[in-house]
Amino acid sequence: MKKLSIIGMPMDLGQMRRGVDMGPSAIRYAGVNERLKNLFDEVHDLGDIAIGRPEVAIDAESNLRNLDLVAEKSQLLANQVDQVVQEGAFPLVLGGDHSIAIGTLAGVAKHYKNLGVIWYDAHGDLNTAETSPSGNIHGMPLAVSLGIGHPLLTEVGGYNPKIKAENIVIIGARALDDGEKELIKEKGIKVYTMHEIDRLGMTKVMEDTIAYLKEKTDGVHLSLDLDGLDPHDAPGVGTPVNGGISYRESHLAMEMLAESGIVTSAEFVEVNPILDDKNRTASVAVALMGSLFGEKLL
Ligand code: B3U
Ligand code: MN
Ligand code: MN
Repeated sequence: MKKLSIIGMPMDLGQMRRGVDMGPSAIRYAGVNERLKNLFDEVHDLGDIAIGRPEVAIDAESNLRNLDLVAEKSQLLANQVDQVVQEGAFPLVLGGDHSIAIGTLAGVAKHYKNLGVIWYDAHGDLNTAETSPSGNIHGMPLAVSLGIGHPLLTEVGGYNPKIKAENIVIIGARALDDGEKELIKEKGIKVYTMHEIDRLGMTKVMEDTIAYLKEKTDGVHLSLDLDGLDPHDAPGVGTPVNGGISYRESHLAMEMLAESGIVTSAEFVEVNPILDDKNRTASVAVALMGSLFGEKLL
């Protein structure tokens, strides 16, 4: 029995641009439930995690924007995701900015010995308070999940670390900060930048990614930041970076993941309908979900 549980995480506290809290609504409006309902035996939309309208607060000591709030709300998401996995359903989380991955991974990773992670993103999200140019936590969740970062964040879920560096594949990177580049080298994290995608083609990138993760991991989480795509195809994101992955390459990547059967949880993040062009980015997210969950062209 194939079950999907959809969880909305309308949190915009990991960065400065308001509007990404409306991501889950925009993705639902773009028809996520209808699109996926025929691809599973059961689809349950569990609604949104309650975020409320908290006051923005910068932690004086660490300089991290909304540190306490992000930690607190991430724990709520972790609990919900944990429960979904326990029930044997596939958790699909709708963001929210990318800081939500702290909670998603905290809920998922405890169920696997070697959880793999595909980080589909223009950015590395490997900053710490020390290396971050912005103090924005959405630039940190992958580091946090490796156990690197403020203890309030790394301890979400009550265990740490969530994942191992050798089980990560970053795809689409083209805006890495210096500290992130150092961490990638130090930890030996596998990265396909836009250079490799152009040079090898998405087919080879995904074949290699799937083979690499299949060998090492017992489950794979897909964390898809819509800014991994080119801004022409996904304009409604807070930090667009030119020269990104195309709509077609992204569908191919999702179709190959569907064929491989390796993905066990997923999140789609950084959809900001305020910055979007007629909800196009949310629609792209939903279309990619269709491919990820096995929709066929013929
Ligand atoms: N690396 C920069 C910018 C950034 C990270 N993630 C997004 N933007 N979406 C930072 O602020 O850490
Ligand atoms: Mn990101
Ligand atoms: Mn990004």
